Amino acid sequence: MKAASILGSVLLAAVSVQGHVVPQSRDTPVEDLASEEPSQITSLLEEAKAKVINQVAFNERKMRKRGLTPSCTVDKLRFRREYGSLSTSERLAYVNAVKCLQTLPPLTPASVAPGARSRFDDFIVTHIQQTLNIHFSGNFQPWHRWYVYQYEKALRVECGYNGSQPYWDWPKYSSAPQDSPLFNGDPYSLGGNGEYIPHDGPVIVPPPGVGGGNIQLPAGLGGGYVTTGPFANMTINLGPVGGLEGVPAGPLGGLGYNPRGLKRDIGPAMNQRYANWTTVLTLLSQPNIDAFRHVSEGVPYTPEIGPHGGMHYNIGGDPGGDLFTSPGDPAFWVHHGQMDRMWAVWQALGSSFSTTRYTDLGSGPYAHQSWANEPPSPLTPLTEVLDMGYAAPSTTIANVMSTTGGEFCYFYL
Ligand SMILES: *[C@@H]1O[C@H](CO)[C@@H](O)[C@H](O)[C@H]1NC(C)=O
Ligand SMILES: *[C@@H]1O[C@H](CO)[C@@H](O)[C@H](O)[C@H]1NC(C)=O
Ligand SMILES: *[C@@H]1O[C@H](CO)[C@@H](O)[C@H](O)[C@H]1NC(C)=O
Ligand SMILES: [Cu+2]
Repeated sequence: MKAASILGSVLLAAVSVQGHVVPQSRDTPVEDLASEEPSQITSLLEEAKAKVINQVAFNERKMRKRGLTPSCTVDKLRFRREYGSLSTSERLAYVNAVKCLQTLPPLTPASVAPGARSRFDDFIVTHIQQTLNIHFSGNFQPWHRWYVYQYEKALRVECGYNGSQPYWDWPKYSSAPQDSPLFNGDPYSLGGNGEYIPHDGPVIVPPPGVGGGNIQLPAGLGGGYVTTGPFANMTINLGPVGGLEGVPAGPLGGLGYNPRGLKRDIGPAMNQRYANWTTVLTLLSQPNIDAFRHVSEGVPYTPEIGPHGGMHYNIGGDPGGDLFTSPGDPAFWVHHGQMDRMWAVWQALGSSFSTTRYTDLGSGPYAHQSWANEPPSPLTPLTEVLDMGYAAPSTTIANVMSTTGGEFCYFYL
């Protein structure tokens, strides 16, 4: 892997010495494990951003002509940024806001979830309760978009955070995610990796009632408790629910009180295999939402688990390795920030004047109301309600299809 990146820089150097800059076509393979973003991806991101800004400006002019005031304008547009591109004081402000959310009292009644001890926990409860309806179903992307937005809003409104929700640009640190600004354990990180404990990688066990066999994944470089950085010794109150070997389930289906330390298992193996530059380029090049989701979420209960599952298991540990309780690791929110970024960029890359990518929820196996359409269920309509439980207000899918429509006015740098 090291040899490959050295070869990459040698080739780049040769090109610049000769002074010929050859525009790369989308067919040129990208180097999966480079830390630099390949130029094909940079161009797609620039194209998407330009289109979004144009669209917002166009709508603004149109509405003003009719005497209306647009809720999203180019001036108001906020840009979510990559975690490592934030200044250390910006990272610290984000970390402190998350810690603040972990000290505010929960809105979830103890009769619903006695394990919920903070506003941060409110978000975990609603995810645990709905896990089997909000993954591999038509509302997966809209639900998680609204969810991350409401979390960002809670940080801003309830905890005085004035920045945007940052994201984890998966491939950027794939050769050593444990040393990245996100997980290096310094005061500005989201806490370090778990302590190294020799272990096998996790085995994914399908939830009861869902078919398929067990899947052995590669191990990370942690496995034990997080002991460095801002979330060292952080206490997890809820879960785990299930789906991981060797982690006993918590009481009351994960909603009971089950205090224990945060564990992680971050490492390059999962990151390189499931979320490299080729993965991102492939994802952004998909022609329709069914194909996009197939790349993003993979095929349930096969080793092709896609970058969504791949990076969840790259966080791994407890609660990161438990699909239900995974939002209990602060790293969940930067991973899902990137998930939303991929969707938003892909949406913007659709052909001009076409609204398909902002309205079509697909018709494939993941477009239904049940998990991968098992048992068979109707297609998810745009009118479906996105329920946030006690964490935040609910809305409908139609309201969240564009990051510059409805209550939203954000995009990604
Ligand atoms: C936002 O937060 C940062 C970091 O804490 C601070 O430096 C800055 O002054 C704040 N800006 C506003 C407008 O409050
Ligand atoms: C974490 O807990 C251990 C054991 O109780 C303690 O020795 C250590 O100082 C704690 N670390 C932090 C950063 O609080
Ligand atoms: C990059 O990711 C793709 C899946 O998106 C995978 O097939 C490929 O093997 C990965 N590359 C490396 C070097 O692991
Ligand atoms: Cu989820």
